[in-house]
Amino acid sequence: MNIPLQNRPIEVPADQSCVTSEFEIEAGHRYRFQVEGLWIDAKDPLTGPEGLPHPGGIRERLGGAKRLPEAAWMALLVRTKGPAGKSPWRLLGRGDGVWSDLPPGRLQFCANDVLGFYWNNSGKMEVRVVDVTQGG
Ligand SMILES: [Ca+2]
Repeated sequence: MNIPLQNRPIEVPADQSCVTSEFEIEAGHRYRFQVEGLWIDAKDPLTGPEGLPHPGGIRERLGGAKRLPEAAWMALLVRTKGPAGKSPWRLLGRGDGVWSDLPPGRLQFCANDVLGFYWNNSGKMEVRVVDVTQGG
């Protein structure tokens, strides 16, 4: 059994509305994600990649405006950008489980915030992606 190579972590700063990584998802492969980090939106509480369901204040009424309305504020989102275009944003969070259904393409990440309101975010996530197709 091959030991999967550890890739350098992908840095996802909270204040960037879309981070495109060098990592290419290949069709038919299986991946595990390892996510570490803390980030913060304005004066909300610090949060990990799972985000904050109810940060309070005005955001309680603006939830439908964020990138992925059904996911928590500041949750880590993922999609791929490939030959068929960009896939929809999906909740990655802490990256639990094995992922085998992302379309081929480069991984992209962002915090679940409203476009145009990334400027007041700070902190970052570090994402490691391991190809576990060979027996992981
Ligand atoms: Ca913000």
